[in-house]
Amino acid sequence: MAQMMRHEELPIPIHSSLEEVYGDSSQLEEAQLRFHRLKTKFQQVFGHPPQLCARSPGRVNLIGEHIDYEGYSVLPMAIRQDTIVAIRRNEGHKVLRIANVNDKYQMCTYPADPNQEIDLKNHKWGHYFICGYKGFYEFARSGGINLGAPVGLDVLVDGTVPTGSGLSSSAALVCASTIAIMAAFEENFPKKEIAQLTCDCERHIGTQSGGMDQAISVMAKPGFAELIDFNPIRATDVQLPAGGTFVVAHSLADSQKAVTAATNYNNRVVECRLASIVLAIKLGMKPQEAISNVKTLSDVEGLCISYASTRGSSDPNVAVKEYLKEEPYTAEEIEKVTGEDLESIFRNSSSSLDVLKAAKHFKLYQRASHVYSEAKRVHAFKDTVSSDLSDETKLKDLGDLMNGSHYSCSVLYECSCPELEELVNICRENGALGARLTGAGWGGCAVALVKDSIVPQFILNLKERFYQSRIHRGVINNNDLGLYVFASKPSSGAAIFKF
Ligand code: NG1
Repeated sequence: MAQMMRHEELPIPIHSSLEEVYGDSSQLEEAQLRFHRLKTKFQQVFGHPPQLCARSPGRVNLIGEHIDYEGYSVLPMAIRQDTIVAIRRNEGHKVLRIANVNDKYQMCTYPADPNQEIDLKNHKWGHYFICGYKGFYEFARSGGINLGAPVGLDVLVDGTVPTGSGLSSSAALVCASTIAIMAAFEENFPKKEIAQLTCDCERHIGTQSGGMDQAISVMAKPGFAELIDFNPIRATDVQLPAGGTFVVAHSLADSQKAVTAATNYNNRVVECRLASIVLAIKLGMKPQEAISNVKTLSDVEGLCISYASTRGSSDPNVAVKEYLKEEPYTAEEIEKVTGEDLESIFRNSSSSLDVLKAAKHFKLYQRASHVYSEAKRVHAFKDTVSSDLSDETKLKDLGDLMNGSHYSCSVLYECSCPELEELVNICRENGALGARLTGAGWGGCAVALVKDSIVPQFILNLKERFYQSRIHRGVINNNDLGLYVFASKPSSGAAIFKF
């Protein structure tokens, strides 16, 4: 019998009806309205109908924060909010015209040049489309696919993933854009290649992101969370226990990841790299070899575990405790170990050089401790789900792991903020089995695991305890509350529509 292809080996599904993706519930009605509006506006703006549409969802990460770029597995699920990109090749106009159904986002135009540089100092929403455009051309070129001379593209975007919320609105836009461009050129690649390509694409925006958001957006399956492994990218279905629901709640603090990269997101990537180089050297590797070969904490995990085994343990954090100091390191202290200037170590990465310019010190112990312990919690989460425990006990244990993850993100990785702390505490005080920040943090959303039976009351309590005062202060509108706090079931991944 022919072996079943794993779903990451399959190309992006092409549908001719919305039901196949949006089911037959109220979600379908909303989708029908959105697609109708999209087609009408496309015609109005560009004077012709779209050739096709692509959609890609946002996601909520259940556990495994800030470890994807260190090579460790994560466990997200897709949410129903998504980004739809309608597209048409336009041979007459050699420009990329990118419009949005939301008037807040003005039309952006770019030359139809796949080699153009993205102006990172001047952040525009259309840049995310250009990431996809550049990445698609790079990928096609590397695969020997000849796309001919660049042509113009007319593009209209409709997104419902809240921005700056840690729900991956950026990845939903990059993935939907890349897939729409790919389909407009009548190509289709295996999902795992698109997941990798879209992750590479998003790095053009200047964050040194891991591949979690793109991988889940491209590979999600309805009804399942996914354990995502990297190198190579792989997705394994995770059927969550019955009786629990994940509630997503926005802290209303905006998480501007691209703008704060030098002090927040990319800073942590650099600190992890420095921690892994210092650990490698302390554990016996020659400095030059460590600088050239050790990129992530997972690269040095083997050495840490070997060391731990001499102390009767298999925990890499035993080596972290022994060889990294808790006080922050100055650049000079690290350079004493590496024998090379930090500027020289990072000379090929301008975004890392920006980090060095902005950083006063580097917290290597805390960042490494978080990464190794969080990587373990992801596997404990997966093992709990597939164990023989009762659903009730599973849910309790998953909640405990989520709480442990939040503590580590907050205290060791310092990617929380006062609003998220307040929200997570309110979730716990109101019956959540576990609650944590989700996504990059520094604002954005929390996710809480809640027993099905109390979900409506839980949401009401959040409204009263967290949102009401903000509604009074005019931070949000009462009618929009459903955008900021909602229960979510695992939704489907990226798709192409040709009607
Ligand atoms: P969000 O929440 O979308 O900003 C970011 C990264 C992920 C991952 C998480 C932290 C991007 C596109 N995504 O997610 O790869 O590192 O932070 O776990 O940068």
